[in-house]
Amino acid sequence: MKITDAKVIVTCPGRNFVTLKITTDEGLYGIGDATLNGRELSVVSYLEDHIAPCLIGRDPHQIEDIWQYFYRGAYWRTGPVTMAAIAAVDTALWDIKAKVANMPLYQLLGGKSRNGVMVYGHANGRDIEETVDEVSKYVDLGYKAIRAQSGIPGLASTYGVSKDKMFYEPADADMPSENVWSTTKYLDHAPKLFETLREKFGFDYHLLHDVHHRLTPIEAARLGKSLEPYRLFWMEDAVPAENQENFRLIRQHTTTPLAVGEIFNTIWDCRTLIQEQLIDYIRTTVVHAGGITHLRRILDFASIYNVRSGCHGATDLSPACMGASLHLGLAAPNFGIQEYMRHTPETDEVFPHAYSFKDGYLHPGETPGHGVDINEDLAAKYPYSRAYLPVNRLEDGTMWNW
Ligand code: EZ4
Ligand code: CO
Repeated sequence: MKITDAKVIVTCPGRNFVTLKITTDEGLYGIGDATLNGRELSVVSYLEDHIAPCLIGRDPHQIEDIWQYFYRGAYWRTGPVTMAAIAAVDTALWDIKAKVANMPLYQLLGGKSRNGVMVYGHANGRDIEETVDEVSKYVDLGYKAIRAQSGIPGLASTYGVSKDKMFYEPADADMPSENVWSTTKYLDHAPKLFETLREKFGFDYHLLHDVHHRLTPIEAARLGKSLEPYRLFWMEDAVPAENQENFRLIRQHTTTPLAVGEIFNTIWDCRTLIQEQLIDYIRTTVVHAGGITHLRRILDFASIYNVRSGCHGATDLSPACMGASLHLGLAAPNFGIQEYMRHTPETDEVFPHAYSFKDGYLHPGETPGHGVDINEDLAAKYPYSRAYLPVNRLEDGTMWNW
């Protein structure tokens, strides 16, 4: 079997997605997500200009060798652009291999370890009251786990609070929007949200919260401590993680479980965090951490240190990434939870998929491959439209982490 074509498809059914479609001389094809939110076209160029020419003529079954060829062989290793491009290749090749085997991908990954993949949805509101109403909606939909974010008094807008309730789309403008941030106001407000949610909903549901990289280690330690009575499933991205050692300080001070890693690209980005058991959940994904081959390596490494998976699953990760992630989640012994921010109906139509939601769980389905396809005719009707994530400044104008 030989690879005959590697085509990059860019589409914007409400938001931009980059997809790689690899075709073989036997007519079988596979697809992989290559979307890097706000920097999409750099991955398009990487794939078209630098990867596709080296793929044609190769045996698609040699997934590991092809992975190593593009990782080691690039000389310039790691980084989000490179790893998203490698991920797309890897995901498409696993899709092809599972189609050849005539099996759903999870069978090739060792078979199922559970009946379904527990997911969490995103409840958010302008204030605590509205967030409570949104949490009720997720409870009614059958979710077992819900992430809660609320607007902060005195701040015009903040991460995680959406106008459009079921779909949170932060890449919202042709030029980056500017947000204003105050750690003082946030730290005062966040515990009140979870106090109210526990009063209202009790402890039957898992509650999660995303800090989105805005605190310093000692502030994160303080927040973790103040949230302890509300027993969160996790506190996410409490601090930026370039310094993995920062988590030692947070860990010393709080029993609130910690999750990080949605922007990580490799196993090296999380080595200290995992080896020293400084976190509870690793959030690396198929698309941003080198595909199924590399994410599985990270999860296996994490499993020996009692760290479980909590893969990123925001709207900017395409259904092709979600499908692949669900197969890995069904099979991995140390699966923890999967983020599930729903896609719009337009996106779901462009990417027909076998996965389905029931009673708080997603199941990848039994279609051979990863079960996600792309309707190229429909995709062509939605041309790329530049969209940036916001930037963030402190109240005095200082650039901060968004
Ligand atoms: O801001 O995916 O946990 N989810 C998140 C997301 C990220 C976006 C960035 O592209 O943090 O909302
Ligand atoms: Co996050």
